[in-house]
Amino acid sequence: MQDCIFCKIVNRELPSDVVYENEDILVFKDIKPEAPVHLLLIPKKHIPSLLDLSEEDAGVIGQIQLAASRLAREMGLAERGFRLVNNCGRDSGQVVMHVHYHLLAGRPFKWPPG
Ligand code: DGP
Repeated sequence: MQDCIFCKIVNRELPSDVVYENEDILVFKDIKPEAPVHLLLIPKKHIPSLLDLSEEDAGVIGQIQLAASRLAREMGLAERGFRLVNNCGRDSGQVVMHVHYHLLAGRPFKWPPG
C-alpha cells in the first residue's frame, strides 16, 4: 500500500535492519527498541490489523510464529524467554496499520502489561 511505512520497508523504499526474509515475511529491528532485543515480524502482504485477517492469511501468520520461535532459539533467547506481542487497534497502542508482531527479549517484562 502506497502510504504504509512497513510496505515501504518491504519494497526497500525505506531502509531497515533486516534480520530474516523469505517470500512471504520480513523480520527487521524496531527503530525505537523497548528492550535489548526488539524485532518486528510482518507479512509482506499489506494487512492493516489482526481484525483484517482472512482464512488465506493463516499460512503467513503461521510462518511468523515459526520464525519467531526459530530466531529466538538462534539468538540464544530460549533459556530466559521472550515476549511476542501483537497490538491491535487504538486501545492496544497500535500505531502502524500493517500487521506486525513485536519480539521482545533481554530483560524481564511485567504482567499484566501497562
Ligand atoms: P505498534 O505500536 O504496535 O504499531 O508498533 C509500531 C512499531 O514500529 C514501533 O515499535 C516503532 C516501529 N517503527 C515505526 N516506524 C518504523 C520505521 O520506519 N522503521 C522501523 N524499523 N521501525 C519502525
